[in-house]
Amino acid sequence: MPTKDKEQQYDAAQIQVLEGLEPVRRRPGMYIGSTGEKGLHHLVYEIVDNSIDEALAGYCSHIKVAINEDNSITVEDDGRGMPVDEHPKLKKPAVEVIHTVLHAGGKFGGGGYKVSGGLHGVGASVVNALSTKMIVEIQRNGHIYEQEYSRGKTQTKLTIVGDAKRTGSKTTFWPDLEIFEDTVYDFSTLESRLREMAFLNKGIKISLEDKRPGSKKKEIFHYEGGLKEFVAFQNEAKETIHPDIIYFEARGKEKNGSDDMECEVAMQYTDRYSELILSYANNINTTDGGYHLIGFRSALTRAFNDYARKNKFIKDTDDSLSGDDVREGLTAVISVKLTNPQFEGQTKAKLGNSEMRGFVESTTNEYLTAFLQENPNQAKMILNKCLQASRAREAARKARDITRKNSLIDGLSLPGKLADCSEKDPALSEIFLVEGDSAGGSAKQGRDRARQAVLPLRGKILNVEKARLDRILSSDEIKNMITAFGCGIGDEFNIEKLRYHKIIIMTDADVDGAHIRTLLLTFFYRYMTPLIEGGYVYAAQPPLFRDKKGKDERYTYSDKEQAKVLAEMKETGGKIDIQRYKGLGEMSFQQLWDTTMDFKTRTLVQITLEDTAAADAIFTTLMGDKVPPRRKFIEDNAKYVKNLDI
Ligand code: 28G
Repeated sequence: MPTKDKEQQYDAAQIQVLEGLEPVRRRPGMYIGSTGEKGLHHLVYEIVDNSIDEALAGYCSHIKVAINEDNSITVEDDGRGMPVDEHPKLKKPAVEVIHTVLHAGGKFGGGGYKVSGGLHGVGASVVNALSTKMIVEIQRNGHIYEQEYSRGKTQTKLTIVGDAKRTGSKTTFWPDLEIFEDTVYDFSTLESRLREMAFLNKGIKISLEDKRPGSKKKEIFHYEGGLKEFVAFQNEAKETIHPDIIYFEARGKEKNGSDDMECEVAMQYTDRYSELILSYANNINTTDGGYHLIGFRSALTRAFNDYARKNKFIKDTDDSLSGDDVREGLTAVISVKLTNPQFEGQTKAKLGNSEMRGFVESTTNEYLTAFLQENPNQAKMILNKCLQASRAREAARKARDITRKNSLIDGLSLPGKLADCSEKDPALSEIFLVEGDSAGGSAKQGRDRARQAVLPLRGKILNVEKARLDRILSSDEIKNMITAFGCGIGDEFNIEKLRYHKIIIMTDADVDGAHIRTLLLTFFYRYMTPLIEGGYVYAAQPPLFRDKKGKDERYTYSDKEQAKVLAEMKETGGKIDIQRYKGLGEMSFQQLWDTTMDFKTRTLVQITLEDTAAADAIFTTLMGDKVPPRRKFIEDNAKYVKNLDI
């Protein structure tokens, strides 16, 4: 962790010189992940991270981010201002080195600090390399300094342009259209990351302003309660089962005595059946977990079991509560900070520092035990929920055993309603989940029997957000899907057994259809997560209209497209026959094939969900009980909903 005395150790010589910025322009993906929307927004996080570091060092309290009228970005902080002293070897101001040399900043040279950090942590020079223009303004030593760069190269000398009354840094950059597919920023994408940053770094005020005409708005994120407020935010649309958010933080030293570590945890139980545990290391969302999460989970199981036995919630002869039992309905955020984080795995989203396990485990165990002792009423509320979960799990195990036995008796028997395909290679096979028996019938007739299977679903499927596994397993529609897919459910889910690499949801283009699609996605997300993560789930796009004029017959898939086609057809005169499809059932099998199922002409929307916190919010709010948050959510998050195609 940064300490103020480290500041003295810093001088320009500490900045290590590695290489120029050509490699960044040649292979941008290596540095920012992608050149799509994600990479574009990543540029902002890289710059903001530098301000956050300055704040964590104790010198900055307010960070301002603005999307300017022309989609350029300005980030400003009230820190010490980037150093302007001359680099002894390069004979250039430190700020220039920071912006024109890759890996500058002392990150790899030792001695310097880097606590915050984007996924790739390569900073301002990478942003410069990928921008047509970048202007840096520093207030320091009573002066205002300014320097301009372009595509990684220096454009102007560092110049004093005025007097300064305060200190701080300000950067404006224009992302390069030669590099990025698109350079239009999305307010809500920046909003959720910056809000998350404010939760993770309590006390820092982060503002976000959209200055573009037509979309002017401003948000301020400032949370003195840190993770406690993060958990309250996540639970806003849920019923909680005890009043207080359990919260603690601790510092520790590693074995070598020099490196500090920090751990901050907040948690609260809800009446839900799913768990939401978000883990972070140095502000990076460790979606694949790691040692901090392992430590937290073991402490949770141990502390609850110890308390439950001591206070006779479970008898000496009873089984202990399982990890799943003590996590059911739990919303928790765990954030650790350490000097040398090791990020492992393919996506670098797993914390590999094993010393974090014991540290988080003992901290959690200590504080949780104390909380339970001091709050017997809340302890009772939570333990009752865990015990219910345990009993339900036992019932689910029995239900699953029966399903398993049945399938053993009639040898992997597929559901009677499924019209399977003849292809055996999952990579070449797909399954259509079709709303209603009549559309199911057309789909069965119209399909390519070799590669397309059809499973009709009757009416609304169960809302899994409001049911436990034992009840879910008793639903016929769900049982049919489980057997058809072939890969089990929940903990036992095995993606390698998946029988179709495309699972295509085909529902009517109306409100009911959208609802059924949401119910299916909720089920997949909660119980077959790898299906969504692996991008195996798609939504079919049935047409909304058919326009016919003589031999000219066209299908349209949106109101906008419909207007366009109609305008075109009207130009040449004559009678146009317009048919509006209210449901799949109104189409003949031939039409269904032509418009929605034919490999050559159809469009499929792939369902992807990258952000666990956002996804949880989507399903909680859309499928939960509270109406006002649902309405507000849909208003606020029109974009996520659009992406999800709910
Ligand atoms: C406006 C855009 C984003 C920043 C600072 C302040 C210092 C600094 C930044 O030093 C070198 C290398 C590692 C510590 C440090 C100022 C010490 C004394 C700074 C920013 C030194 C860079 N005086 N503020 N960099 N590090 N804000 N905002 O980038 O060891 S970057």
